[in-house]
Amino acid sequence: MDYEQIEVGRNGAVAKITLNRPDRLNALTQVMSDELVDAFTNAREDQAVRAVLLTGAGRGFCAGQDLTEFRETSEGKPPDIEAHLERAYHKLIPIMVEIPKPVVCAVNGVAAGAGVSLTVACDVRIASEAARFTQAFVKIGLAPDSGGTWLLPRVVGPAKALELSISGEMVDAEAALAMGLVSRVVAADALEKESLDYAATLAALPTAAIGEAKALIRNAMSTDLHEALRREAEAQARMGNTHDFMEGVTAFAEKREPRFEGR
Ligand code: T3D
Repeated sequence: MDYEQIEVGRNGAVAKITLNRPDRLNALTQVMSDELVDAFTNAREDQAVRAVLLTGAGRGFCAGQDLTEFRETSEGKPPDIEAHLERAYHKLIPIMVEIPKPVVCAVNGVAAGAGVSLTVACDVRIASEAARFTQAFVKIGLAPDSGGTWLLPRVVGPAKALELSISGEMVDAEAALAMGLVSRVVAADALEKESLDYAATLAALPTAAIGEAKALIRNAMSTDLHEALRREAEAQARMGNTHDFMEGVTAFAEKREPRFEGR
């Protein structure tokens, strides 16, 4: 499928989605948001896709909401931000978070505002040395949106999320690593290979079990221990019926590497 503002490719079982407005640092428009929803929906439905890699073209990852689009559509009146958020981010962020497959973010450059939200909507972030992060909302008189208040505290903890959100401070890759915002920092010219290799490693694992782990940990943040235990048991009942569980225990008994099929 051809898109205007993103590119989608396949490397084996990895769907690679690239934000593609490099001259605007991949700032998000309604078109880009709709295209991302479509690409993540396709990745979710396609059984042959077992991991997703998200990155940006050019020197930026994503500069957040395209502020020119914002102004142009307001026609002199204050923009209807609530309606815009519902149309764009309230569709995009849940599909990214809830896709039952691993999502790796290769943060190639600056991530600002909703761009940070995109990174934390992914499961694992690998940053290039050139990556930078800013909760830019406050710099233009906005509170965080696009899931930033829900996702960022889950990644870096509430105190750090608040500090970043009220200051808009620009955080470089090493500081992002120190606070757990990214898992790894690699040289800029190694980012593409390292992130693709990592996504391919995840794609070779039991996909259904990864999907269950994602949902369990996400939901455990808002349930008590007993409910979490119950949900774990339900998930394990489902996993016990999968090909990959049988393959995993058989391979262990036969002292060989398992060949998981994602089912
Ligand atoms: O209704 C709703 O949807 C509300 C939702 C809001 C969610 C949000 O994301 S709010 C936050 C929006 N984002 C920002 O406020 C960030 C704005 N950009 C910046 O502060 C800086 O560009 C960066 C810190 C991200 C990067 O700085 P730098 O010096 O590396 O690059 P630059 O020169 O500022 O930007 C390069 C070009 O990209 C430049 O265009 P030009 O001058 O070369 O023609 C710049 O205008 C453009 N650009 C950068 N960010 C945006 C953008 N164009 C449109 N929208 C942007 N967000």
